[in-house]
Amino acid sequence: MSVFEKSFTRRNFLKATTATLVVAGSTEAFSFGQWQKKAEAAEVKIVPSLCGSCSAECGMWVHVKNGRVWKATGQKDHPSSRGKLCARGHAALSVPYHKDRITHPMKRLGDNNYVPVSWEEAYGEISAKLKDLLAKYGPQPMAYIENPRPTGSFYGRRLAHAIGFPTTTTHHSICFNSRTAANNHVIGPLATADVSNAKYVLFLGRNYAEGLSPSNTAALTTAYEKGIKVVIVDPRHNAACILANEWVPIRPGTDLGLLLGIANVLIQENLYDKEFVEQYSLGFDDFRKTVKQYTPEWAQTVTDIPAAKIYEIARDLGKNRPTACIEQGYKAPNGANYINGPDTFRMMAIVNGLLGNFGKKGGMNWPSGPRLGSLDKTKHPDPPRPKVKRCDGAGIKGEHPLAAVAAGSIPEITKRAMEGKIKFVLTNRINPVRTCIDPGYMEKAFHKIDLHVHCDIQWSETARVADYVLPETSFLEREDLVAGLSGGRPGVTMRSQVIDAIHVETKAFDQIVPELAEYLGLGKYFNFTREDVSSAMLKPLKLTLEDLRSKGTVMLPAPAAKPLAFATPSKMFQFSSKEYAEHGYPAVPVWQAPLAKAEADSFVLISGKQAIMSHVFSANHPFVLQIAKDYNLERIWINADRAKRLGIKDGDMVEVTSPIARKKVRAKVTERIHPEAAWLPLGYGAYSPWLKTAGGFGVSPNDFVPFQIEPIGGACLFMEVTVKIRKAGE
Ligand SMILES: Nc1nc2c(c(=O)[nH]1)N[C@H]1C(S)=C(S)[C@@H](COP(=O)(O)OP(=O)(O)OC[C@H]3O[C@@H](n4cnc5c(=O)[nH]c(N)nc54)[C@H](O)[C@@H]3O)O[C@H]1N2
Ligand SMILES: Nc1nc2c(c(=O)[nH]1)N[C@H]1C(S)=C(S)[C@@H](COP(=O)(O)OP(=O)(O)OC[C@H]3O[C@@H](n4cnc5c(=O)[nH]c(N)nc54)[C@H](O)[C@@H]3O)O[C@H]1N2
Ligand code: SF4
Ligand SMILES: [Mo]
Repeated sequence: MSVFEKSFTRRNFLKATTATLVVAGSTEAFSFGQWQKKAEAAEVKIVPSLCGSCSAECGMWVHVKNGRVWKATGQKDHPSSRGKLCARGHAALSVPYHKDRITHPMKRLGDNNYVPVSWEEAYGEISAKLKDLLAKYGPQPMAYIENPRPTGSFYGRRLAHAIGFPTTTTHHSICFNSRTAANNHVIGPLATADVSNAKYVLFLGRNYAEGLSPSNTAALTTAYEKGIKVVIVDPRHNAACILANEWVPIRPGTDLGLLLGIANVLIQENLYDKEFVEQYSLGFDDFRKTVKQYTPEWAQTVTDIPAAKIYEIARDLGKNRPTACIEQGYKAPNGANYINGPDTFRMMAIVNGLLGNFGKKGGMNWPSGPRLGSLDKTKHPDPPRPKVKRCDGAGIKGEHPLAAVAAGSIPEITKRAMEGKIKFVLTNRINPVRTCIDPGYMEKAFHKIDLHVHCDIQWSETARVADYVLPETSFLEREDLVAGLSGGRPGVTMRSQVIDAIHVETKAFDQIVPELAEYLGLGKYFNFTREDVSSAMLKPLKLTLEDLRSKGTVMLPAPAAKPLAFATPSKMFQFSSKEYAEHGYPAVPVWQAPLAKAEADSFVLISGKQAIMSHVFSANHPFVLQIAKDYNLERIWINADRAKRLGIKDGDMVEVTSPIARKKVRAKVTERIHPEAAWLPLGYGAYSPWLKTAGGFGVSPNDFVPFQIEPIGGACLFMEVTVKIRKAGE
């Protein structure tokens, strides 16, 4: 038994004994029936909060009875929930009470061996080590890595700058970084598809029924009910296909070919918006010349989609413009999956441009956010802007010059850690060891960081490799900073504290950071409270913190329509990019094949979301995990014909082998997947020994993918791997 387990067993025992004594010592003795009646009749307190299970952060009303979270309902005004919560949101209500919570600051002694320490010890030791590292190496080789939420980003980035390093990164680099790197050079900030007002929508690797928020699913349902034509291109018949007119299977990683073929038809057949091209764009002639070679007949050879279908899609888009659009999605196939992700996205934006749908109802629109205030800088000066270079190469010439600087690159930090070049990392609310590719590589690299501090609520795989683990209060046990809401209408919302902290030694991040800063001699940058920041944010909106504490979400009037403008380097819509050319990439998008190619005996391994799981976080939540177990949701999808040839039947245990792993999992044999692809859900395969609920169920796609980085966006290449599958021996 490790020191960790010993100390915990003893603590839990003490806690349990105290609780028993309190009940036994109560003067109020009554029967079970009376107790039940009293419990049922207890007053219900309803508190506005935000779901903590995924980045949609839906507004929820949490019902508290007898001091315990009882249930939750979706806030109607909040644009992500629109009155509903998904299964993951309901399941996350068990988080505060979960037995796998981290309850004390922990210090690593060795593999799977941690001891609880006091906050003073943790702060004292972390700050002493950090000061040593700063004296030896300066602040350059240091990074803050987060799954960004308002409080974490505000306090984490401020701490980074106060220490003196600029590298703050987010999970966007393992989500949609390649898309951003492309976007900035075609249209500027991301625009979103107005699905429920279009006449024709093409979904490319986007799944509103599983990679979901309630509002996305509602938009697709509305489109379905209104008879809007929705075509879904995906190697897999994903769950959203039941709300679509058509599923078009595609060979993994080849959407770029499809888009080049579509653009070819739109231009050859004069179906594009000439006025838009003339008035708003540059580089069209170069693009037109380049795209001439990419006929639908050519595209068929790379995508495995019949040329006739490509003509049909292009003509349908052209005929319905500008109320036709491509819903581009997050990552598959353009964000962080395939080597050609950036140009796949440039082409999605370009086809939308050819349709002239930017700024139009039923087309692509930019969300508008609220104008929030900030702290008075004369009283609360910002830390100076760090002067050293970033340590992940984002935005740096010769490294990843076009990568989105705000998101940075977690894979690049990992690679440099492997080379012994990263000295300090603070990870918060993110589990890159499990959610990035090649966990063996990730672990080894993270162990090479001289000081790795991790903040979490449960024993994730990343917590398990950190030198110090700092336990946060869960989302229902704390108030967070005001959050701005962007969309058709701007708004503001806030997570209020619903219940008292269950574990007295846990602290909110906005308490942890200022306390650590004090030990580092940087307390002057945190001479305010969280309430001060929230109030300052709300001031221009003439709202108070109390308003938001009672209402949860406040929506603001839609801003007046603005003239169409593109925030690109040239301020024009860019068919061609000077910046791409300057850094050695093709100025206009050209075909680039994916790295992974299925052969007669192999499959490209693709992956994605399931409706009841948030990444790898919710697999540890008992209600949804039980559903996954009951319905065997951990299975690997294999095409029926290929399975037959391999002698694999539905439900068989199969062995999946990639260049880095060999693992067993059950097979789902189905017509619903392209023969060259195999699909695994992200979510299972937890292997931290202290994620006791999720542990031992399923495998993760990331176990099979060797560590590789997409050069333009600095993203992981999640789907550039082939695997062999055979029936497992008994
Ligand atoms: N239930 C649930 N919802 C979530 C999340 C979650 O974890 N769980 N996470 C949230 C987050 S962070 C995100 S980014 C979104 C993601 O939302 P989505 O991007 O919609 O979801 P994914 O499942 O990652 O990918 C969508 C589809 O891409 C397909 N795909 C794979 N390769 C290709 C390809 O080469 N071409 C095409 N056309 N398709 C391909 C996959 O089969 C999959 O069905 O979901 C958000 N909502
Ligand atoms: N193969 C494959 N890999 C993928 C994907 C895929 O489709 N396929 N999807 C990718 C995508 S789109 C994304 S966005 C990333 C997501 O990658 P991550 O952001 O790493 O995923 P999560 O599971 O959301 O991790 C959240 C972490 O925060 C912790 N946490 C939860 N609540 C709190 C809290 O209140 N405070 C603190 N401090 N910690 C908390 C959880 O315990 C968990 O460790 O994964 C990517 N990885
Ligand atoms: S989509 Fe579901 S998990 Fe995500 S915030 Fe909303 S309710 Fe929570
Ligand atoms: Mo994501």
